[in-house]
Amino acid sequence: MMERMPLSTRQKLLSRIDRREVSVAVVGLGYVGLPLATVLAESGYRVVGVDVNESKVRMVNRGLSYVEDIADGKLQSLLDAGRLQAVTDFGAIDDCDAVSICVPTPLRKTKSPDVSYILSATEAIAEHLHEGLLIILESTTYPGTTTEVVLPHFMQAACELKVGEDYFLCYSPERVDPGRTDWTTRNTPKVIGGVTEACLEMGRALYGHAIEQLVPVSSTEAAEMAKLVENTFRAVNIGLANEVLLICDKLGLNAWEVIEAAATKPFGFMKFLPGPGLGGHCIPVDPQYLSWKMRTMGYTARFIELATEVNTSMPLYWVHQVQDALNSVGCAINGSSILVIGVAYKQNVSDLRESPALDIISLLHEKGGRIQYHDSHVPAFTLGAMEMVAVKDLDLAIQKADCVVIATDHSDYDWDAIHREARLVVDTRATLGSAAAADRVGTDREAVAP
Ligand code: SAJ
Repeated sequence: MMERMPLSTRQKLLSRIDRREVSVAVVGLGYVGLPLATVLAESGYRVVGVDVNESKVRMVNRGLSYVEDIADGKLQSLLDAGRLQAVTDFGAIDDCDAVSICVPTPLRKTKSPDVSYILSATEAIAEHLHEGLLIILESTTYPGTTTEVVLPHFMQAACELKVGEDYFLCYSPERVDPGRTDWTTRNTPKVIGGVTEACLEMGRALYGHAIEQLVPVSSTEAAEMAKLVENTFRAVNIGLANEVLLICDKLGLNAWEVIEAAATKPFGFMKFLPGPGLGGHCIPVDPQYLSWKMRTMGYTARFIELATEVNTSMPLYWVHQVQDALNSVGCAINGSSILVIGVAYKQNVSDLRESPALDIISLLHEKGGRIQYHDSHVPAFTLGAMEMVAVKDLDLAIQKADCVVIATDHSDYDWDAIHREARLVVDTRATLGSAAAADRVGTDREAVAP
């Protein structure tokens, strides 16, 4: 009688995943982690969210969502079904078969990567590393993080365990676009790479029951790089759109009109538009992770560096537009009342991270401008020593302002009325559309004409 070989760790975990008998920890319950926890729980796994923020943990356990993509009811139904809970204690990982790491990867003041959140999550998980555990890093980071930063901590913590045999390590970049309803965590194709073939097989098995389309690649470095290429592509092309604006300004052309015309080409073109600069927590940040990694290898990622130079120069360009507009009516920024409309980093969001509108406000303030703002998504914010509160009466503020600067084109404003009422408009978003704005290259010519 053939003696049955004991099942390997890999085989045992695979069959438990297929039977949905596994428990999954999601470390970091932010705009990436909470939707992922929800999707994993909905696909039949038992999910435990782990977050250092007690108030987030409390809210999740009360079925209260603080992430716009997740409705309270969805959380409550998963809580009621016993498929979801949240804790602050990493000890929960002792009873888990998988862990997804969804923590922030910001930039330091020196524009170098801040992987401290990945490090602290890795160290906490390493204390609970056990046979049969699958770990998947989701945070956007530079190529090599998984194998050069994360893996060594696991090897040190449990030298008796072998990656790819006793535990498994993958990288799968998040592609969450907050507020988006057409592309969600479940239906957005998801790239995934493993430290070994067996790691990749395990990651594909776990996510395969929750994510509609997986895109396996040959290594964790390839997966890390794919994510950076996605967002570097955007930053570089936004930089090109901004340079088109600078060129059109020299030529007396309207960049929006020119780009919209180019965009009628049905192939071989992808439209990006000029603006006040590059905001958000992804596009200004992710390419810096790649250029930093390249600098450590003695290579200059020239397109990234150039795009960064152009994009970060835009706030000052628009301040010069304000200066020219005021000068044309015999005024200076110094002493003029300037109303900035829209401070969020892009339309219809309330997020201020890296918003170029804040740079414009700081620069105008430094030049003596008396700054007010209005943003239907942002009631108040702090900028350095300035405590800013949105004006209450927008119409009155528009009439009283010497110049209105449109920095974010939220959909809930009547831009025609604003252009009609304002004495001067510097419009960083061509809110009247490219055609209407054709005779207003960024500034309202009628109001400026003598
Ligand atoms: N921007 C321009 N011109 C453009 C497009 C954007 O000036 O043509 C500015 C925006 O105003 C904003 C910044 O660039 O300040 C970034 O805008 P974004 O549209 O790239 O929006 P984000 O930062 O929310 O990017 C996210 C990313 N999603 C993920 O990383 C998962 C990005 O990959 C998405 O393509 C983007 O959302 C999206 O398409 O909404």
